[in-house]
Amino acid sequence: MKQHSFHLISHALCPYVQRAIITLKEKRIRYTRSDIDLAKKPAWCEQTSPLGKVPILVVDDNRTLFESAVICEYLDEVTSGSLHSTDSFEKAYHRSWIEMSAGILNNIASLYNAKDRTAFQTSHTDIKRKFQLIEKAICGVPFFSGEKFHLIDATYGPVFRYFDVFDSFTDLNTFVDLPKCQIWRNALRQRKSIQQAVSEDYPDLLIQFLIRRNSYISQLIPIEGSQ
Ligand SMILES: N[C@@H](CCC(=O)N[C@@H](CS)C(=O)NCC(=O)O)C(=O)O
Repeated sequence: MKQHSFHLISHALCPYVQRAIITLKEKRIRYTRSDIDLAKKPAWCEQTSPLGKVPILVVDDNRTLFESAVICEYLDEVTSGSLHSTDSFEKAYHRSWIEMSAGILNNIASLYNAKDRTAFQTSHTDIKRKFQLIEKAICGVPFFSGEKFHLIDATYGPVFRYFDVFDSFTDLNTFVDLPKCQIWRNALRQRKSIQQAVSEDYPDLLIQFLIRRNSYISQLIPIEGSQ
């Protein structure tokens, strides 16, 4: 297989970036990474990514890819082994549910941007409904399809990670009656590649980000030293 060089343009909190990092780590691919400030994007960012979004994968210093799902699929294809099932239906089924994760991430953004309790609860209901569907779609334990870790697992690791932080100061109970989701969430939380996809100060960085939203969720975060 041809050896390529990979450089990932990233952001410390971005869940889409994390998917790509998890894929790189699962497949033991060497890569370099640069984090950019999304509030002050470098001019070249808009040129390399038509949507001006991270992640961007720079291949061999001169070619670029955008869209995390595409980047993960590409990385999986150009390196040995595969994080996809060899069964065509199972692979397509995983892709269907990978697609669902983008909707959940949008709902999570609505949740943390919600200005009042009603909007916050509406977003949480949307999230909960999607996880109720996922509960029925999960095919095995501990991962989505059983013992083997696939790209779908890499995709949902960053989704569940949000709730580790939300649960530190809310009582959302998102997964309380979803036993398969709970097992999956725990298995993903313990996976090295998922742990290592963010820095150790990720929870603090996310809390600071949530405070800056100046939204309903910001008011739920206890002020340091007030307890
Ligand atoms: N569909 C894209 C979504 C990527 C995305 O939304 N990235 C966010 C950060 S998490 C971003 O770069 N936002 C900057 C902007 O929208 O200006 C993917 O899967 O890569």
